Amino acid sequence: DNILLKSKFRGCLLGSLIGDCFGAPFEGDVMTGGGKVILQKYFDKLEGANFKGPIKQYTDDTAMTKCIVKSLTDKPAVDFKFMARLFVKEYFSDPRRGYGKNVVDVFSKLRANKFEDIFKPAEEQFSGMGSFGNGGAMRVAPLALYFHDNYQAMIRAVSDATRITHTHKNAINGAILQSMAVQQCLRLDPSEKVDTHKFVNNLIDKMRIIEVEDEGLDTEFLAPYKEKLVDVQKLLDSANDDTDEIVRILGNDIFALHSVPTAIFCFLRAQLPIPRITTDNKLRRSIQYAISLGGDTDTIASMAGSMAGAFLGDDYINKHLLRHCEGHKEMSEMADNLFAVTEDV
Ligand code: 8NA
Ligand code: MG
Ligand code: MG
Ligand code: MG
Repeated sequence: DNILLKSKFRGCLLGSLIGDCFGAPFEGDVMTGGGKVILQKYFDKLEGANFKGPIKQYTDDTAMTKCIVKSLTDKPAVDFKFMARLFVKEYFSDPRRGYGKNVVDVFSKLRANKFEDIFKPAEEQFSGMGSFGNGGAMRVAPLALYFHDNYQAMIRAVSDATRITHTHKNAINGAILQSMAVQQCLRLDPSEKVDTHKFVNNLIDKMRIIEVEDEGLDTEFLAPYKEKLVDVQKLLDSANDDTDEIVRILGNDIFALHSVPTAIFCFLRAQLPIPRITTDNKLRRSIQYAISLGGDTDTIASMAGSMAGAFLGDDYINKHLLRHCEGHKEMSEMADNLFAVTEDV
């Protein structure tokens, strides 16, 4: 019903914000056993009613996610040129958010070319190969929400929203996979257990179409996301909790291929208790677990958080924890605004 869906919109965008804000201080870290103890204490403190720590700042992940929400609420017909303008305007008014270097070059070119061809600057990057970073995937949750009822329209919109900065197939397909995962989470009942096997199988079936059939390939050999999802399934089945092994198999870096499947794994693994993570809250567990893998912690935690929030809704978010995130009130309002325009789609 509508009340649940509205709460899932908020949960998704707030989960994404929390993952970014709390993950950012650990970006690039290699997590040891000691690091995981520190992480547990960090979250316990932030959940305390009287803890007055400094506000955690969000990074590029949230800045760009907010641009996509704003582009949808201001121009619900989805105007990608407007979206590109919002990205560029946001970057130049607030550049110190940890953007990747390639993306900054794209913003400068877009501005210099007066947004004449919004896909050309990104196409030219890396000698024409395009970026395969996770910067497309990290911002697409609002499109999964907006197109929650229209799978094909979501795929097209996610692809175009990504191509403004990232044109490598792995960046685009990673963003598509992230949006599929969020959309599946919206359809889950928060009072029921997630069938993680079915969740992954659904993603495998969908990625097979995107990676193999849409490409006209007669082989699944060049289906890297499908392969990663099979790895996710195996790791979930084996109940393997060895961080080094998980990172070796799935990755935890700034490439979309080495972070989107990892975020999906974190969300699904967090449906059950995890050693050294003491909490009953599955949203916190998803985010804390993602950070505990190290590497691109803000982005992986943000993507996992958007899934957990889309599954559970905002009632499951610890309000003390949320208070420590920069801009949480605005993000909550933006979720409601997005929900309001979505009803008319
Ligand atoms: P991006 O498009 O600049 O890609 C990130 C980086 O990946 C690039 O700077 C390159 O080093 C590398 N890369 C991407 N495509 C190619 C290619 N075709 N050939 C060679 N190298 C390539 O940035 P983005 O928007 O994808 O952002 C990715 C991440 O950067 C996000 O997680 C974001 O938070 C940010 N970030 C990450 C770190 C970190 O150390 N993990 C630090 C600061 C910022
Ligand atoms: Mg970031
Ligand atoms: Mg298709
Ligand atoms: Mg990052």
